[in-house]
Amino acid sequence: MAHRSGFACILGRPNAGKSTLLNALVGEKLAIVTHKPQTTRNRIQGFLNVPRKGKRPAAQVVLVDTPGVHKPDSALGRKMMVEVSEALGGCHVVLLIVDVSGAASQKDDFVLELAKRSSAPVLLLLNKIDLIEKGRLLPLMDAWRRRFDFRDILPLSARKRQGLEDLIDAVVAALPPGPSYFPDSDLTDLPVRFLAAELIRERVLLETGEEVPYAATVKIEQWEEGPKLTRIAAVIFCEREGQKAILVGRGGTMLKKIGTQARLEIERLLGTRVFLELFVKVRAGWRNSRDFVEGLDWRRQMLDIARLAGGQQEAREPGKN
Ligand SMILES: Nc1nc2c(ncn2[C@@H]2O[C@H](COP(=O)(O)OP(=O)(O)OP(=O)(O)O)[C@@H](O)[C@H]2O)c(=O)[nH]1
Ligand SMILES: [Mg+2]
Repeated sequence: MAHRSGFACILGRPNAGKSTLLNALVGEKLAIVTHKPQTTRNRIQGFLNVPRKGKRPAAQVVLVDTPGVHKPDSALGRKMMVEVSEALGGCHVVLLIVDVSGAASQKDDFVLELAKRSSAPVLLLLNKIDLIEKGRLLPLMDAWRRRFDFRDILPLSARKRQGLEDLIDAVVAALPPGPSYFPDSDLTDLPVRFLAAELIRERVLLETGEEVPYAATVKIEQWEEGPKLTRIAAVIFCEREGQKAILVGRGGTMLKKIGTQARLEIERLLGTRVFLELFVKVRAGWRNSRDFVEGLDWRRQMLDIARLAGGQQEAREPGKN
């Protein structure tokens, strides 16, 4: 049986459980998860190497988690939707994920329309079945079946890891034959710097309320990796002095709490001790600055770092001055 490979785009409304599903399938926390909508802001790739089993060939599935589909009202929101369309454009199968615990909404229609426009087959995933009565499932599946010719409809619980084996079988069946895109030993192409920034942002999302989570972003400013200790300095940007006051907290207590918890998670990720320094800065209206938002993209940041390193090397090489 020929090996299969391809890209599977996880598409859905905010909070549907896309990132939970990515993490559950890959078996590692690659994407941050919170109960707040619009947690994910970039597309995140996780690699699932599937062994051959019975009639199922071996395969590499490149899962692509995407930001929740919403009507953007800022440069950040527009960038998030570009991430969605780029992921959709290059995929071999669409995993349209719907939260069945909530009421049906017109917003589901909007996401369904996006999925329909893709030329790839669409698998419909009915997620969070742990939250509904069993009797509701069949009528729900029937109602969805009438709306579109889905390749398959699969009930699951990403959080409880139910229904994942059937999902993997269906995804592999939808992929074309081909070799792996990435080395078998890798789980993601995300740089650890980005993962660390996200773990800090996750703590901000969980510890603060109202508009602060949405107005906050995290940038790594310094990263020095040693065998036993990694020194990291990061800035949490927000949009107003009032938000900064909340993020710092009385006597710095909030920032300390965010820092301590994020540090523990980053230490687990890196397997070294971490010295984490956090700063809070106000950048008024950053969500509406295209330049600033583009600068948050890790692909762009990695290019900048490579360029900088190249520049320094040139400067050090004798005879080139
Ligand atoms: N009960 C239950 N909760 C779930 C399930 N899957 C996800 N959740 C919860 O739903 C919330 C949102 O999960 P995420 O994985 O962050 O959702 P998302 O689709 O990535 O959201 P955005 O990144 O904001 O678009 C979290 O509180 C999850 O724990 C599930 O199968 N059952
Ligand atoms: Mg997410």
